Amino acid sequence: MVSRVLTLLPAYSRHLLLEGKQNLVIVHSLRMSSKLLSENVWDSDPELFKIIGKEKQRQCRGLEMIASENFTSLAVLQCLSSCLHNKYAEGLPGDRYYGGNQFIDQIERLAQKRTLETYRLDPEEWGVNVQPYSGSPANFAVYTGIVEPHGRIMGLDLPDGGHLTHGFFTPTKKISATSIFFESMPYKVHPETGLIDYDMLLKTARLFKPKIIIAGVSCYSRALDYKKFKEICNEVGAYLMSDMAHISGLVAAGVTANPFEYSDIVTTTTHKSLRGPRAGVIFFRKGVKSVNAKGEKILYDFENRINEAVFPGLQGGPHENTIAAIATTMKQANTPEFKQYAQNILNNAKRLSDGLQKKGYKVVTGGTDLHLLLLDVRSAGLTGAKAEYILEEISIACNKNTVPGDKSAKSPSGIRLGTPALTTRGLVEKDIDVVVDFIDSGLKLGKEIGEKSGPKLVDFKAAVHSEEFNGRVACLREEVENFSAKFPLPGYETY
Ligand code: DSN
Repeated sequence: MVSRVLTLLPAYSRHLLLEGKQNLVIVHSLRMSSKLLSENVWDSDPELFKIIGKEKQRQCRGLEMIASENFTSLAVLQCLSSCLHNKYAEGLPGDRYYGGNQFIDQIERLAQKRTLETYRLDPEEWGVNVQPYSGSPANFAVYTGIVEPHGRIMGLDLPDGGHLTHGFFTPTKKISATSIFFESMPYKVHPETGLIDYDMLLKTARLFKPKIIIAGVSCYSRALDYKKFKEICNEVGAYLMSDMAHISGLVAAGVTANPFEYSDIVTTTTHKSLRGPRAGVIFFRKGVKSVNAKGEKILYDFENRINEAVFPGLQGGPHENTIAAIATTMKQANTPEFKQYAQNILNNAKRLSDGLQKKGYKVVTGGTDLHLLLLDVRSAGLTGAKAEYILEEISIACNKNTVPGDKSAKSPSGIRLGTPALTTRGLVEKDIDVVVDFIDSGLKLGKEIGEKSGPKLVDFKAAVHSEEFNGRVACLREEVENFSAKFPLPGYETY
């Protein structure tokens, strides 16, 4: 035991201990430990820091077009790495299970207040919980609080642009916990138009009688018709839950359809178009729901059910550093600058869609109303996986995605391209024209490589790095990176 302890001690402490000066050892060890605690990660852990540095370079060097990603602000990063990280605060402001929360309560209340203000919500009519760790826990908390076990939920099918947590399952496997603990029935897009088939949704909902219908997407480029969703909900006695994770920045800025007008519950993440920390938020209606024939007021009963589902139902201590970051994000989102930013996201996405279509590519649904588009790459002679790979090799990050009619999420026929992160870096429409050219060149090169390599992805990847193509890939990558270098990331010069 003693020898094990000895090997863990710094050399000088070992020397003191061997001389029998135990008290001095304790003092020295404490100093060492406080040194460890106060050292920068770049001094204390160069191995890790080197890898973080490489990721930082990757983010700066390339073009980030993953529709759900963004570059958050320095203020958000500062909140995330602040002392707030150290505090346990189970419970809600003013009603905690731990002492020492006087300032934490102020922070969480500020986050709640600003969140409601940013979405122009009356606190008499809407409540908010800012504690969900992210979007998936937020959605699961709503189902846990509102829908009984094995109760029924309808969401857009994942291969049609929905999200895992909206209830995805396959013929052989229940994939999402939503489909394991609840009964989920997907609704679909029309296989030809790629647009949500609201008529079919109504027909299915009449038969299935869900407790909740989810209006939310992770890859759908058109504004949702929340009014129509609500009419369907009313007809079948369901609640409307809108998952606005992808578009919450656009909603905050008022540049797209507003789910709050028609929804009973709204969930979101805060790191996508909203550009905040990785976190989740749940909004729920409160106050008077209706008045019955006797003139009695019927109240919404969401508040306790949702709050209790978040904690203690599903989560432990809220991450108050993240909640502070939500507070500062909401302050930023409630400014004219942010409104302009959100409008620029839309302008850039439209320019991207138009530009790619002019070059002959097929954009699913024929365009976009939002921050993203879905490109069907079959006509470009590629699969989604190959297109994603060749673009990654030229420093353009995107993700492969199913297009309507695809049978497998593992070998999809499209790629999803988004503009929030590029817009944060200051790209405007004329810059997007350059991006269109890069994507076009990358996909054309990919096609050529694919014709040589044959159908298998593994052979395609090998061919990208072959002597025949390696040089051309590197050339294109250099062009992309030189272009990208013109757009600095605010706040990222430090560390
Ligand atoms: N993973 C996110 C996306 O890429 O859309 C959704 O949670």
